[in-house]
Amino acid sequence: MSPLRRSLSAGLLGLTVSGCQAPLDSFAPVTTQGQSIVGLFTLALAISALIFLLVIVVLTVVLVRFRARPGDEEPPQVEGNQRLEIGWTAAPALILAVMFVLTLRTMTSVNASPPSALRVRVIGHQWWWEYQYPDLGIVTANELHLPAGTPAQLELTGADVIHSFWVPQFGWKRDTIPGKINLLPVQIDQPGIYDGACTEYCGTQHAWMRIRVVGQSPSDFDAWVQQQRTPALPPSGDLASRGQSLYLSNTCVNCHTIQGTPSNGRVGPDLTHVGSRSLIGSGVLANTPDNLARWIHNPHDIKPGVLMPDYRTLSNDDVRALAAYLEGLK
Ligand code: HEC
Ligand SMILES: [Cu+2]
Repeated sequence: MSPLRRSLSAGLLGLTVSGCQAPLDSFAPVTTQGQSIVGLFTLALAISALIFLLVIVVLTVVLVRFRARPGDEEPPQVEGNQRLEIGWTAAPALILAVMFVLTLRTMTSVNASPPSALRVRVIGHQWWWEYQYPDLGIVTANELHLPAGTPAQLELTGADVIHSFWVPQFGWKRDTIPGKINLLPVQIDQPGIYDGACTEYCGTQHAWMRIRVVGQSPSDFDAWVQQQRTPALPPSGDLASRGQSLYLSNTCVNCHTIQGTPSNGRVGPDLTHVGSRSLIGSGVLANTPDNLARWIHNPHDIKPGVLMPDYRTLSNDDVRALAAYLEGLK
């Protein structure tokens, strides 16, 4: 991507996810669907540019060649020209008809999803993303893993209010609406990290409802699937063990799930493998033990208005133990 284009898209979108510089360019999509949309857009732009150029050239020639000169007589008055009029009615009609057919074709190919597509349920919550893979038995949050070269069918819905799932490099986006499922077929063509954000205002922390897509080679994706399907690792070491008892005896269990423990709340992100994610709080912080402790102590310092209570009543040691336990959940 050229520097100009990079700064243009970064400036226009105003998006950078902490700790990440993944490009946000909807004109360079990495999905099959996005490429066909950009193809259609480029064609429409080229046709419009040609027409614009034609109009400007004709206008300039007419203005220069037929301008009024001193001593000119009154020009002959013409009224109508059947051939011209048929021409400039038929030509635009033809162009529109061609664009209509091409648009229909693009829409059909973009919306098509083979029955074998990998299904992912994408649920927008205030202010984080839940990803469920119903056929693989995986529930995770904030980082969407997809295998490159494989069709996927995202089934978008909302848990509370309307959100919008937008990853610029997918080349298209759709809203997540409570009580409705919107489909977004995507096939990523190359592995890579692709960032995005919620683009439907959904409350105070709308701006910190970022998306990270991790496009992987099929073998890396299979390895990830195996890892995510295992129940949570038992705590290793005294600090983490103490963290686990603290976790299980606090209100965390009402809102979070950790597979393999009695904690099965569904209000917040699934934490079974939280240690394997690179960001927490939907992109607001890098996932490090220090940041995790800061988050548990008081997430409102970091994401004001967040729908998780603070735990300022816990001692620093307790918070560190909790962070050590969660960080070990790879
Ligand atoms: C009232 C429900 C609730 C309780 C209780 C709660 N949380 Fe949360 N938690 C949430 C919500 C909602 C989020 C997502 C916040 C966001 O990103 O906007 C969250 C996010 C998190 C995250 C970040 C996860 C990620 O992938 O980004 C961690 C870690 C976490 N909570 C740990 C805890 C711990 C530890 C406790 C107990 C000490 C706890 N939570 C108690 C609701 C809760
Ligand atoms: Cu949102």
